[in-house]
Amino acid sequence: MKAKIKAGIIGTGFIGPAHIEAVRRLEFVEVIALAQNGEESARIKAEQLGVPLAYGDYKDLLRNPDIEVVHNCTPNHLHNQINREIIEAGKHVLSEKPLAMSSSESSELLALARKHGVVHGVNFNYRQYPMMKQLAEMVKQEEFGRINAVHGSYLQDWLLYETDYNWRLDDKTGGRSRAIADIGSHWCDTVQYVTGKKIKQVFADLWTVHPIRKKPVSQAITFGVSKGEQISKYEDIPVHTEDYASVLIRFDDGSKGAFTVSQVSAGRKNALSFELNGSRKSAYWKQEEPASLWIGHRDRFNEVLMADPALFLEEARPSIHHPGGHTEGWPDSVKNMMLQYYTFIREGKDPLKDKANFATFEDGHLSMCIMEAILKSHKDECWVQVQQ
Ligand code: SOE
Repeated sequence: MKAKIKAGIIGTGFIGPAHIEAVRRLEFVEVIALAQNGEESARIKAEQLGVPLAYGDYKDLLRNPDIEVVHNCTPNHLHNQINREIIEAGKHVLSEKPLAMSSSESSELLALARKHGVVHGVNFNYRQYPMMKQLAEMVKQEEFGRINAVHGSYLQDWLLYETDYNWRLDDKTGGRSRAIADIGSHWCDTVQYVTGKKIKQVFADLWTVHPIRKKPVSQAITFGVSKGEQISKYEDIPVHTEDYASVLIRFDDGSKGAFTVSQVSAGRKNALSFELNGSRKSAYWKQEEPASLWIGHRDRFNEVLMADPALFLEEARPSIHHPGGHTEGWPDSVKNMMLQYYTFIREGKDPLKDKANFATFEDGHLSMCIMEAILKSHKDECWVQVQQ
């Protein structure tokens, strides 16, 4: 039997353990190590997650010759440097978004990954839902006709109160953009994947609902809830990144769209949704009910398509792993991301020549360019071209 591909994970906050779980669901990959700041906390985390090796310094993980693939699950400000070191260590890299803190950094990363010939991926997992594969194929087969418009939103509520605090709120660790970079990036990646179009121009309006937040004098993790625990001490922290934004978009074929992102919408947990309006039909999908796709008609009853491997198009079938009605969700989309990425490695594909079935550093770099165009548009109050 061929040896399993060995992986190491750097960073064990909200997303690191999700990567570990997803990778473990592949029979041909083994997570052999994790790294996070400090020997003792790395050891405790490794024990909790059942990972054999723990490193208090990620540089030691990179020196382990058995590790072929490294996942970068650290906070945003560390992505660029660590991605660079992973590539220079000759290992395949799977990074969380944003790839870096600026598009000039992400373009250098892309060039570096190409130079070293490593397989590079970015965890844009929403395009990996089976229904997104099905929809992309239906669009390609022109079921909806010409896609005239795409609109939707990505809404969350975990930063609604001024007392909600997390490292993402500090632009030094989170980056110059928050809601756009964190969740708008997913929306843009998903709709570009599904439509096969690229966003070329943007007109944006951003808003920091809480310019001053009250930071509890204890650490908070992403989506963390203070379960009844009384916090009595806060410090006032100025916030410079957006809680909310609306963006008009123009695609490369001249068609139009718009989206809203928010981290302050009570009741909305991870509400990514969008609608396509084609010249024949429309489609509407929401991430929180991922197994259904609404299809809108003008001259007959509307329909709801239910995910079902027996009925899906051939191209979507490899992404759906259970019979119809056995609804697959967010963790399965992460598993699909890992499946596509590691299959590419296992099959010995060439990242310079072979088409990847997952988001690569090219997509990660494009996402940075869109984010920067959005920030510029908001600042200058005008349409801005996405510069790559
Ligand atoms: C936090 O806003 C977050 O976890 C993002 O970082 C993820 O990418 C998104 O999937 C859900 O929300």
